[in-house]
Amino acid sequence: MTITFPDGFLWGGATAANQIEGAYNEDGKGLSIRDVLPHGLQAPPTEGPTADNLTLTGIDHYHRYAEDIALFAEMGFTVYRFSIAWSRIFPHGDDTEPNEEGLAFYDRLLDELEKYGIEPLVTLSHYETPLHLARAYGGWRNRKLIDFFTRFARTVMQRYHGRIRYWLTFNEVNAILHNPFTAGGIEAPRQQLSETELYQAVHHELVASALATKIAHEVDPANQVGCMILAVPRYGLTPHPDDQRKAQYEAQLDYTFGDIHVRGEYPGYTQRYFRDHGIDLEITDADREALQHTVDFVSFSYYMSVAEAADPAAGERGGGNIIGGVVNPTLEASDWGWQVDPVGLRIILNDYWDRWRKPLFIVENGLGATDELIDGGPDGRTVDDDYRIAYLNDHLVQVREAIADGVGLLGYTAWGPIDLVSMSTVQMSKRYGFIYVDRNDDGSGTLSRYRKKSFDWYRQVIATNGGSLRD
Ligand code: BGP
Repeated sequence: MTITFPDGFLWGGATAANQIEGAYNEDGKGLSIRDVLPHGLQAPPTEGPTADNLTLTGIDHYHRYAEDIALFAEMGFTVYRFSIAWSRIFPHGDDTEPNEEGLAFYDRLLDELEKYGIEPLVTLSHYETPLHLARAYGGWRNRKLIDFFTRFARTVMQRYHGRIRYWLTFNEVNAILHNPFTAGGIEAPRQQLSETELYQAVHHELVASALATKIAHEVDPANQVGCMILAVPRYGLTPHPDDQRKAQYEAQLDYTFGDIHVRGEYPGYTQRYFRDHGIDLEITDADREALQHTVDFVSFSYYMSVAEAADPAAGERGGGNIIGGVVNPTLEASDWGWQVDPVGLRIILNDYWDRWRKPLFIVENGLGATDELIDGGPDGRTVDDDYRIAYLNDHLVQVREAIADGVGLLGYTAWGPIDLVSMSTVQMSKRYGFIYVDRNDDGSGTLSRYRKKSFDWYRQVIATNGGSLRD
């Protein structure tokens, strides 16, 4: 018997408010950390918003959401992952009352999703901490952010009660170890932070995540809450046990996050890491109690894998999705240097499933590539993105194999179903979409939408529940 995608498998796409909405200061929205990062991870934040920051306009989804969701519906989406911009609801983050206009926007967006029967999957914090919390409080280093975040979580969970069932707390929660400003609102270079400061911020996020999970279950027992992990399989560069152990050691730095979200306590290897590095955290009894509120499912992003070597001089270090590593000589890389590894997705799925025995959800996967707009297609202009189709096909074949291996998987949301502003480089030219958006890196363009070749390809994958995938 051939095992394939289960009935009811959720198919769709994923975005983040700061990468698509634009309207950065409309209807009472406050600034978020992304509004002062015109060059992404490459350069330090600016004082205030600058005209060269593509994030400020995004792809104008704030005004075009109905058109965009209609296109998602045409592809057959049954789920859509988006984030609620925290600074739209609480402009400064520490406000006591929410901004009604911000709440109303997501009501309108949910109306559109309901029209097409698309299940919302909502990220509460997707690299868009209110700027005021970063600048006046020091970001997640400050314990007060737990209260501000849980107020935000409770507000939106109550407001959208019965309309949103699937919630994610922090996007790529482990990324704070690598990029403290983007992931933790901590405006200091990683090298200037002590390990204790960094892990105290991690701890605050973990407690906040657990409390948001508790609130979600109190507001509606039908709510399902997931953590969200940046998944990067790590291979030893050679079969030498020291390289294998180095790969395991690096992997454990990330496993910590899933282990705490699923098991409700710090694992032994993390406690040892704290001892070895002189890390002394403030962890209260109330914190330990809070961590007991564990997640219902585990979600993750997957783009690439890396290799690790015990000898720091071995191999060349490569770039990647926040987490870098040693270049794996057996793999090819994307134009942005991310090593493409479909089998790594099967490995991660099996690994996470065996480790946590919680339903999994792939909430990001895709290829950032340069596209060329040509004549043709249903809209007069299109992109022949066979490279994107190949990338997604090969990854989904491995997902199917993992399901046959027995992995419990709820769904798959491709990253950036519509071209959006890239997170790491703040470019439009790094495109992920099934839908092309006419906007260039210099900000020019009409913002018109065009279906790419992959649009129809993904529509067929969904319509056949994966049956049209090619081995
Ligand atoms: C993930 C982020 C996303 C997204 C993606 C692709 O780490 O969660 O926000 O942007 O990476 O990265 P980029 O946009 O830099 O290509």
